[in-house]
Amino acid sequence: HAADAHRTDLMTITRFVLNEQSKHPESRGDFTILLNHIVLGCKFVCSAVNKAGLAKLIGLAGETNVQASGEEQKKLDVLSNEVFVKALVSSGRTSILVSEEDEEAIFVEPSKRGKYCVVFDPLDGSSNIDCGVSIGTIFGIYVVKDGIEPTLHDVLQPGKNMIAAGYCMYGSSCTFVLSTGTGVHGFTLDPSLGEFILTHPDIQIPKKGKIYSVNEGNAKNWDGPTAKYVEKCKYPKDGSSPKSLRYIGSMVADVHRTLLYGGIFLYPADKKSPNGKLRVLYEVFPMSFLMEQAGGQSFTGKERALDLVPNKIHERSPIFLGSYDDVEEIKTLYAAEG
Ligand code: AHM
Ligand code: MG
Repeated sequence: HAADAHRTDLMTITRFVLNEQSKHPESRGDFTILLNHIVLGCKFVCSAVNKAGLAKLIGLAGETNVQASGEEQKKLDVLSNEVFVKALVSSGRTSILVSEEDEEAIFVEPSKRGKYCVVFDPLDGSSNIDCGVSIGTIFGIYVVKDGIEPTLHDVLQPGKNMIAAGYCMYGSSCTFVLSTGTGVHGFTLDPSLGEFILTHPDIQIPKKGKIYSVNEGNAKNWDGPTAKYVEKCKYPKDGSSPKSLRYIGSMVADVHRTLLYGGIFLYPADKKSPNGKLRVLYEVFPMSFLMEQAGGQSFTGKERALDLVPNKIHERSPIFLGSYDDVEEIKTLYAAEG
């Protein structure tokens, strides 16, 4: 009977968030409206990502001369960005938007302003777009201070001040993972309904994992602690089995696997990129927020990632995140380094 209930009592993401918000008497539905616009953006990107593959196949086969419209010819990441920016502005619930695609922060015009700031990477994992490997959208949400003109200061906040974060993965299925500070919950798009349905309630990351995930091609430029850690993954000295290596090169996919299976994801600093590669506001913070909410940890090599205070909107930081025990090990190695 439980399975029956599952199939007939659909917990959509909107219903889920409305339920959560009803616990706060002061809530007036603004967050639900904002989230609905983010979800709309994700559905659009999901459908565009799926069609992109198809359009290429037909093009290659040369059977029909598909005359793609202007919209379709736009690069997927540019198109996705436009969709998110327009959806977020039209929600009437945002003041500042920071997108990986836009050099400058976007200040929403006063008539459309609301209390939220959204930082996002509309389509992350660009190197994986053309070969059909999983890519994703990442976002984090801050609240602006009441009654004051919004400034960049409202988004140059440590990650621990976010009120929500999440990502959507465009993979073998379309998966939306969200935390509003009360655990991490996963939803899967039912394409026939066009709705995200709760499929992974209260995700907890295993305390220790068997997988490490890093671009080992950068090994020659790593610092001591990172090199030592990866060596330990491959040649453990405590009699445990070596870890497996999995690296997709899409942060959303690598983090999603880490969240579900456990283990550690690393994008460390190296001699060529002393601050690593990943961006603090819309990559490091949202994923760190989710990791902590799922019982894991996130570390920059110096401090808890969510404590970092960014100085610039596109700032980068090294990042080590995942299972509690695995991150604890790398923290010990960096601490020993002094
Ligand atoms: P992008 O914004 O150009 O897509 O780069 C971000 C991506 C992340 O998704 C991923 O974790 C990382 O770059 C992989 O980088 P690398 O190819 O250096 O291993
Ligand atoms: Mg990116």
